[in-house]
Amino acid sequence: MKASLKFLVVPLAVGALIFAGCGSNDSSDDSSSTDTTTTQSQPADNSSASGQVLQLAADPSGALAYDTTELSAKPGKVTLDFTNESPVGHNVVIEDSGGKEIASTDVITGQSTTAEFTVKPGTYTFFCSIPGHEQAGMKGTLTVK
Ligand SMILES: [Cu+2]
Repeated sequence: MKASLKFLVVPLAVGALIFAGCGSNDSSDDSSSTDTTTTQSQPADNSSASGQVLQLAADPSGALAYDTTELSAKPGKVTLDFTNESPVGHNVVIEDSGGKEIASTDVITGQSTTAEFTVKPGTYTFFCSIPGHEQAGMKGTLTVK
């Protein structure tokens, strides 16, 4: 009889653990609703993370040229990452189709810089505003669609 009592006690103890588990499940339900809130904030993070980075570099040898004359982006926030490893100072100016400047970087040499701006569908131009550079070919088109 004593042995069978022990067998009875064990299921009771397990039952108590299950109840305790249910209790902690209730509190974890609270935290999972917090998780839901966190999940809801993640799309916002993702939308900012989906902010695009456009890479543009000046010719590293010092030629008056960028490494591309064609950039493309989706509508929204854009971060332009401009690198100029050459000893010749350059910058990047972005203008919309109406010729209005929407962004510009510092004039840099031997380093990188960024400019942030927001674009709508359309065609933009980018160029270096150092006198003579755009005319020499430091210009291109940014297509947004
Ligand atoms: Cu330049």
